[in-house]
Amino acid sequence: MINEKIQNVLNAQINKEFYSAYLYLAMSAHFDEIGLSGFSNWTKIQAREEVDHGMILFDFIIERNGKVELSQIDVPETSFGSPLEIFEKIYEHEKYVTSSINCVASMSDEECDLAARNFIDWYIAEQVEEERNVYKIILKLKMFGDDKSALFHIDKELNSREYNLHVYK
Ligand code: OFO
Repeated sequence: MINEKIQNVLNAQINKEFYSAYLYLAMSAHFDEIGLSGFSNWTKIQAREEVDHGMILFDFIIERNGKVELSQIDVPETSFGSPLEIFEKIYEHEKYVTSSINCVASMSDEECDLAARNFIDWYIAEQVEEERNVYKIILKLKMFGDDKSALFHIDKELNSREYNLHVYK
């Protein structure tokens, strides 16, 4: 069984994960519109991973005999700046998600819900990886982003990202 406090914070996290998927999809559409299909691919795959993150939370609440409560997903922005500005925005967004996940972890500790605490470790590790991946792209864009042929190569590299179903391990 799951207590109401933990249930509420996990339901709120589902909403944040689905909002993240919306935000990445909006970015993907934008990149496609401006002809950066590799950037579009990368953000679209990220959106699919965010849906997986939401679904893992969804399944966990049910597994704990809790109640899934879905709430309205905010509309993401639709006008964007340069690829570097977009990736800086992504980095800020992921740092916000990390702090939200950390709050779930500390609340699980406070409530002595060790199952939730153990579960959320997967997200903590995932956030380290996500922040690192985004940061590496920012570094490349800062170094080469003004050069059109370098941007072309970064786009090509991001086009090679493949989707792998994210499952809780
Ligand atoms: Fe981008 O992160 Fe989900 O959790």
